[in-house]
Amino acid sequence: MRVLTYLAMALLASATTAHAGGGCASGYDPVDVVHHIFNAADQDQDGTLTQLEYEDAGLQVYGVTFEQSDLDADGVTSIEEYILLYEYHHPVDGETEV
Ligand SMILES: [Ca+2]
Ligand SMILES: [Ca+2]
Repeated sequence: MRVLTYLAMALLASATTAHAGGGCASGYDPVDVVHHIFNAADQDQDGTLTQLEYEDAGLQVYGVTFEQSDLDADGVTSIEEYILLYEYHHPVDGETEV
């Protein structure tokens, strides 16, 4: 849980600051951070998150339930779905939600 909390904070920080150009000048590539969070939650490392993995990792604390994250409703959340979700919730205009 601690690791995920740290990654979440890094993710939020990079979402507000590291959106200029390629993003390799400093800090994280936001998509890279999403990958880290996803992989940390993916207990069996099969590249998808089941509802159990999703909720066990506490990903719903970011305000998105497992059902919402499973965009094609096939019962698992893939990394592609999770990145899409991230981009949806972190638009490039830098608007910060509370
Ligand atoms: Ca898995
Ligand atoms: Ca899915």
